[in-house]
Amino acid sequence: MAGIFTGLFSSGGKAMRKHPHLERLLHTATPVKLDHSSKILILSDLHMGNGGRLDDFRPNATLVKTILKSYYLQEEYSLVLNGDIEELYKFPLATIESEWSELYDLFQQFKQNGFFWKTYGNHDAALLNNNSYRLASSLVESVKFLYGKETILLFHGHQASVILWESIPLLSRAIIFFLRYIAKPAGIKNYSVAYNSRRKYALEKSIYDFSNRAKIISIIGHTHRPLFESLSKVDFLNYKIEELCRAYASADTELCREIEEKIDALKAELEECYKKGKKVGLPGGLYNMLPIPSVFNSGCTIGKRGITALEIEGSMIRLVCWYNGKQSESFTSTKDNRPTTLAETGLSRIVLNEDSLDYAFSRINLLARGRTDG
Ligand SMILES: [Mn+2]
Repeated sequence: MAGIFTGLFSSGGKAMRKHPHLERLLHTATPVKLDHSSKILILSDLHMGNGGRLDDFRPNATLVKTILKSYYLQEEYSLVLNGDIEELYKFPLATIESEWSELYDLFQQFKQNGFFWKTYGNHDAALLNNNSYRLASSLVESVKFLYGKETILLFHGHQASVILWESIPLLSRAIIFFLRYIAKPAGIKNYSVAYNSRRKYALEKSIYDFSNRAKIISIIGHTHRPLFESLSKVDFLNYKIEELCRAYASADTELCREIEEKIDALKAELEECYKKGKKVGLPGGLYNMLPIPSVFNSGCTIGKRGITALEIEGSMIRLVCWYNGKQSESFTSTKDNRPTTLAETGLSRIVLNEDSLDYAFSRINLLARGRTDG
């Protein structure tokens, strides 16, 4: 634990070695060049199982299949699945592959739009040396998007879990045993993904620190908590309010009224977040200081109210949510965006947040202390 935090206060040449696993990823990642016409969908944490009652993927399976087939494939998106796609802690691969066979075919079809890559997470790392695995040719540990001179690194995120990393092989065997033979019959759901806030925070903080030092954007999964520009929803609302307060001082009368209205709406939404007891964002904000937009998290596809995903389209990056039409109430107003419905499917897509990559990299380059500092 101490290692993560002492890393924040040191500087100079030693600094990069604070994250040896992540440094290694940055160098070994499969490079993919982006251009102004690139369109990419990033999904993570499907946790596909056997299609039965204990399969966490099952409730959203139709939604995922539908949006891939009827939206992203048609709209010529490429696809990256960012880890924990199969739930091998609970189910054998053969069962998963036969249950979700159609979906495996669908994943592969994205190659025709550009590329399809799959990174592995802690729940599907065992597939790495399995040559008969259906997605073997697309499986890598990490992918780096080359965006002009900038780098966007995609990896699952468990690599930053310093507390567990050293003992993973032994430990995961024990976890697999527990989940497959004990937890499963007892009906315990989501045991291994039930991260507590402190562990999520330590992991995000470690990746945030690494990304700022390397001056890159990291896109992760693993914690099941969507982050946009390093911020969770609560953090984002707080930040937005602060930004408006600052603008208020120099605004004219008309703009002042507009700002007041916006702040009222944001405050109401923030209150709503707390009321629902959302376990996102820790007291005092995630990073306390000036936020640097260096970490994004696609969220997950086993959410109760739909799925979250990241889209890159040319120079824009977006956090989107797909849900069944009935549940639109919980996602409104953050960006004044309206949901759009995918014809005849009853599914809606709403942009929860969006920004330009150029803006994000400007902030990173201006605000982050890089490896040349000190
Ligand atoms: Mn994971």
